[in-house]
Amino acid sequence: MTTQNRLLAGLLEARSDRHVSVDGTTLSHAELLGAAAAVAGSLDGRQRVAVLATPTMTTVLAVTGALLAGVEVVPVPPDSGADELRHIVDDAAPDLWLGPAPDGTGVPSLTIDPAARASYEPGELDPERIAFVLYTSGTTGLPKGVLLSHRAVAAGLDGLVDAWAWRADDVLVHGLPLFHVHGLVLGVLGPLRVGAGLTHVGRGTPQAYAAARGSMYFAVPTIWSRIAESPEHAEALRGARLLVSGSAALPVPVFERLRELTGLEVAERYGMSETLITVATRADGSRRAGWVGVPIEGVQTRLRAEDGSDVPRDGESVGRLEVRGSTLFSGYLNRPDATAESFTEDGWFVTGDVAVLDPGGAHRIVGRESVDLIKSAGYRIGAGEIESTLSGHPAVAECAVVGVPDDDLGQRIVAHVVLRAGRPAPDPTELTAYVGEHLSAHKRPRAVVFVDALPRNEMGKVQKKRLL
Ligand code: MLC
Ligand code: AMP
Repeated sequence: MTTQNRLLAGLLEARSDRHVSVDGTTLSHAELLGAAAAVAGSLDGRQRVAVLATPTMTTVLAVTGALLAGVEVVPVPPDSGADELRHIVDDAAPDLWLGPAPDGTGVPSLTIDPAARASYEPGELDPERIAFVLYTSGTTGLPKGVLLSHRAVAAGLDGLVDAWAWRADDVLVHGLPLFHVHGLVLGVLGPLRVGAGLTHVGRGTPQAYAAARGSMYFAVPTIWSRIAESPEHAEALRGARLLVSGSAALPVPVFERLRELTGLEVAERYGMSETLITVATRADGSRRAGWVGVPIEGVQTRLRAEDGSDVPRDGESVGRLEVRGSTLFSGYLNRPDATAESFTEDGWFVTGDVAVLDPGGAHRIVGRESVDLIKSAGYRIGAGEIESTLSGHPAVAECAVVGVPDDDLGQRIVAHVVLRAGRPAPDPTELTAYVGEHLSAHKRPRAVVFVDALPRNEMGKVQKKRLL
């Protein structure tokens, strides 16, 4: 079954009194649609394009143009190191780079002209058609490509439009990266589906958030916590309608400090690349620090004990959080094994998060099941990926990477390294730079600790909890 491609329904209205501004470049919706339609018109016969997702208007035009054309988008972190970039290009096999391309990938590129204009008629499209291949880290191995369909993206956004009463006269402000769900799907496609305004401030600093007057603000807890420490900038947000936090747990003191400074209670929401945002505090609902809200329209959640039995929704009992519904991904690219493993036999997605539910259906995220998935500054980072990279350094015999609690970042990446016999200890910055060259900047350990041996149990397994 096909339907008209109306994922960006609000943008299609081509209003000249709605604006998208990215790092200082502003286009009205009418101009953006014209330029994106020109991009779409150049994509005949293309299946999948890669976009080096810098926080720029070029990225917005590339993504928007490809989606209008029904072409799949692979957003690539612009600071990807060599190994990560090669993996994404080999795994996703894009037809071309849309916009600027990194050197040496062997994939041709197509320039984007922000001044070009074309008209656009929505074509027919299968809602199951993939909109994005989003790369995200697992506990081990290289990042996996999460396949997100037009159906999932539309359902996810509509659920949030309903939860937050998101309207065409809202102006969203944020400074999030454009290669993940938060900054790209919610933060760019959200306003374009609603027909609302967007101000992307470039780097997400308290100063930049304060200077951009909007009605809604999105940020990860690290940004919120920096705003909370900067009263003059926090106070500038007083006129906003909705402050939203997600991607990691918002510390209760940050919620409380922001309430004092802005007069607003931050609305938390929860989700992940594979499920999109599934649970949200409603604009018209009560806010409780540490709680992330209720399932959005079209989503169901449940809590399971290790033996598969139901965990009571009593506000106290902890269980594994499972999700199903219209926002779910269509599997991992080229990884049917990993896809199958992530679902229960009866078709629920296993999030890997541990949560509590109250009788009213509100969720509190308690933590993750695995110590090997780290959340630092809102980025999901697999310990295994950093460990295998570090193990390739000539001085490293073995290593263990953990996420240590950190007031600013949520978790801070720390690498415990055993050196090869007879090797002098390298400067720790050499090892962190090595990770940055191979993976991406946000995967660099913040600290390197040299140890004689890693703590192991009788089976020889590294006991990471003892490193925390
Ligand atoms: C950082 N630096 C280091 C380093 N780590 N230097 C040496 N070694 C290391 N290990 C440097 C940086 O390069 C930078 O330098 C300086 O230290 C400050 O870095 P920072 O502390 O990381 O701050 P900043 O650059 O300001 O970035 C913070 C941030 C950013 C919060 C704005 O991390 C961010 O945008 N995070 C959002 C991630 C996100 O969008 N996640 C959503 C995933 S989707 P210099 O020289 O540049 O100053 C998802 C679903 C959902 O999770 O639920 O939403
Ligand atoms: P990602 O795949 O990068 O989207 O990361 C998803 C993970 O982020 C989830 O599995 C959670 O562990 C975490 N997460 C997202 N939102 C929240 C939140 N509001 N509170 C706590 N953890 C969150």
